[in-house]
Amino acid sequence: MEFTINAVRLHLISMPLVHFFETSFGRTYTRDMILVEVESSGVSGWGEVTCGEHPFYNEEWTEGAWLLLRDYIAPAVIGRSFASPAAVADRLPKVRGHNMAKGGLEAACWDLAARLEGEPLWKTIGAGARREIPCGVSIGIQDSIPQLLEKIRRELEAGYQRIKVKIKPGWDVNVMREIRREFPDILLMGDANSAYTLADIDHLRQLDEFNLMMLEQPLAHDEIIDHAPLQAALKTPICLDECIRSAHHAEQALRLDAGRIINIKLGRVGGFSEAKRIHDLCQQRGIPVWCGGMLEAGIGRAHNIALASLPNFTLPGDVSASRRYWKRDIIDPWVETTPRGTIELRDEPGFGYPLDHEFLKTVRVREQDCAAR
Ligand code: OSB
Ligand code: MG
Repeated sequence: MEFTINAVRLHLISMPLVHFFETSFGRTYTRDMILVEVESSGVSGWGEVTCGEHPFYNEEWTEGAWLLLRDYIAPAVIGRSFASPAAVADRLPKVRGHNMAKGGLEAACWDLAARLEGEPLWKTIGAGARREIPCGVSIGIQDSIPQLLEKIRRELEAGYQRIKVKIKPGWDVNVMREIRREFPDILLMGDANSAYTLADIDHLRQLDEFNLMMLEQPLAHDEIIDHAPLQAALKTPICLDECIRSAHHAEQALRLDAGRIINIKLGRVGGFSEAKRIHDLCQQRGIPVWCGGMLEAGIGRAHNIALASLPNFTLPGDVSASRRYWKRDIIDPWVETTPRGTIELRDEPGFGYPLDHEFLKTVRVREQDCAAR
């Protein structure tokens, strides 16, 4: 489906989380997010930039992404024609990194193409291998272990299929021990968000006792190589998140046996084209993948659902119901889960959930029509 981008509009929205979210790198109370709107002959496609408010998960942050999109990415695509959305990522200007900023626009182009074609986004990206995607939850660091156990109980009651808890030095082995005492059989994993080094091998080996599905990104955000000796020392599979930004990185990691599972995040890898390349590579190598989350609002959440319907997304991901994050989401209906802990695909054109434009107006703090070059 060939299309010409007539306009790119950026929307900055700000929404408080229902509950703060704490990882090894800090606490988030409010999400400031960029929505990218790309327009072609009166039809709009939408994407969401998934970076944080501060450059702590990776080097990207909301205000930086805004400038990058406004000054580099948008001017390079306005007025240009693309044979298909698959061509967009390759034809962006040679900006190093900033995958989440680029990925917001790339994803918007896929949504646009789906709408121009009148088909659901999952179909346009070649997915739809399952009608329901399996869901897990990611639970942040809490003020106390009883609070954490209570949260886990509530999520299990809602039907979620696996529990991921954030860990850091001092909130790891002790926490997993208490969780296993209460919930001996649940699918359980930990995410360190780069909080450890190879000097912690003996400490991390204690986690082997808890039959974890995986340990996510224990070492530095930009580290692949050191995960190989760590993996060799652990029974628990390592899952890589931060350090995999391309299919090339995924190939290097698998070649080194630096991990046995990969978390694919649409933004972190720069959009659907690269996400699919990583998915396909992992599928060929017999490596399961799952869809990560970045505390997305409705657009990013819906894009993740489409992505997670590719065939090798066999493990429950971090895509869950809107109400876990927001008092009100920017889409209507919101993303909801079934009692089976799944999210059902929808058949409307594009990402499948109508935007709540009335509500959007109330959370939008800035808007910008980008200039052509
Ligand atoms: O590492 O997966 C991560 C949230 C913000 C930054 C990084 C991560 C996360 C999550 C939350 O784990 C996933 C979600 O519920 O959206
Ligand atoms: Mg992670």
